[in-house]
Amino acid sequence: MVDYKVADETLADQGEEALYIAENKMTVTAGIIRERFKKEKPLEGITIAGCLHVTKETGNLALTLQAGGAEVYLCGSNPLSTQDEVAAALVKKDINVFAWHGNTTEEFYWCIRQCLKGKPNIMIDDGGDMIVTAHQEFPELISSGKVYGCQEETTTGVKRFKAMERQGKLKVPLFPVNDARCKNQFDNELGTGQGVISAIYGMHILFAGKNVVIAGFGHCSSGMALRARGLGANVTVTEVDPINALKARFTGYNVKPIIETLPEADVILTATGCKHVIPPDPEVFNKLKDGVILGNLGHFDIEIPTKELYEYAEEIKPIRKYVEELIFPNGKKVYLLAKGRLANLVLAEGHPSEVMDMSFSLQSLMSEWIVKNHAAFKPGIIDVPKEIDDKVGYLKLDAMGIEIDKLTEEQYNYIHGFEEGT
Ligand code: RBV
Repeated sequence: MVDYKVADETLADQGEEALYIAENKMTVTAGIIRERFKKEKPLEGITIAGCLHVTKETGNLALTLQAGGAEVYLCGSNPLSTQDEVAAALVKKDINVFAWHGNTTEEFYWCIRQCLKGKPNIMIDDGGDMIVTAHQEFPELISSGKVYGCQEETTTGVKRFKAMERQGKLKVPLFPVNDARCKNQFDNELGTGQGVISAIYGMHILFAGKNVVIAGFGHCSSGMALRARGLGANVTVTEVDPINALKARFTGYNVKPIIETLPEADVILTATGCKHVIPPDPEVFNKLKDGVILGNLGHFDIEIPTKELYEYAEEIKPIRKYVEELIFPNGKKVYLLAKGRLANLVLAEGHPSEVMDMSFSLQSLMSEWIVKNHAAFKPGIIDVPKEIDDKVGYLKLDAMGIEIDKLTEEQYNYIHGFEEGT
């Protein structure tokens, strides 16, 4: 029997519509792979727990895993990203969902624990909270050998697991799905890149002619810089990595330390994976331009020093859904999007279905691959096999009706040989 806690079950019909919209755009995850999974049932008898943004796209991933025979548990990976209507629709389809929009930190972890009580063979995390909680609070699950393998969806989670591995604390085989080419070159660049629109959506501003600061120039932020420039903004990039900084400069952006950008910036958007991108210091806050919009598109809400900004502000006025006006002691006004949480998921609906299709095809095929091959795994980080990454690439091309060339035998030998030179 399905086990769940969601906000409002009467929203199920609305959720059904949302799932249908995404299904039509997720031609590989919800089309090709789901059809095959229905016939072959590669996940029969397997329990999978996902800690992911509960969106119409994630809903379709859950349904594909279920079509493959898995018992699926789902909880949110961010307190403000759950789409309550989708959660309600999934419950009707026998997915065990523990998620509602606006849950407290305590409730957030309660939801994770409910999923872990399902004793998953596979955990699919987004940000690391589920797998870290499993290590801390469910040691018997980790040591039981019941966990065949884990998958991590996002850069921040991979960073956490690399640290766990370095400290000898990672006790499960962990596949950094984020690092597969079919994930980070599309979902991160295009999805987060297009997420700059959430900043526009928040305040309905014109980007053309604005000074927009993009913090970071990794996969996500470089996409954001490109989209902001495309809309006519004067883009400045801030970085701590010399190579990324050079890339930004040679792509034609201004590159400066964040402090120097503050007096002129009309919009500051972060996606660095780091904390305190704007230093949490009142003297720094006073340098911000009056009316600046601050938005974060990185996984956690500490890139913009949200807590310190709230403490410093004399007044905090919610001016529309998930936009707050912070009035400083010097009278300056700052507009904070989404309480410093992923603005693209809180103000908008997250990454479009077309790109999530590739990420979630990888998650689906990796679940199948883990079930088939788990006996050979050892705890630690294991790269997603290139064959799975390529498979998703070919399936997506196929679904889009695009053909590409194949290497001839001669070309194959040339590429893999050294003899032929000048
Ligand atoms: N993300 N999911 C969605 N529509 O379900 N949108 C974004 C969605 C994921 C994305 O893969 C990214 O790595 C992660 O959210 C950041 O938490």
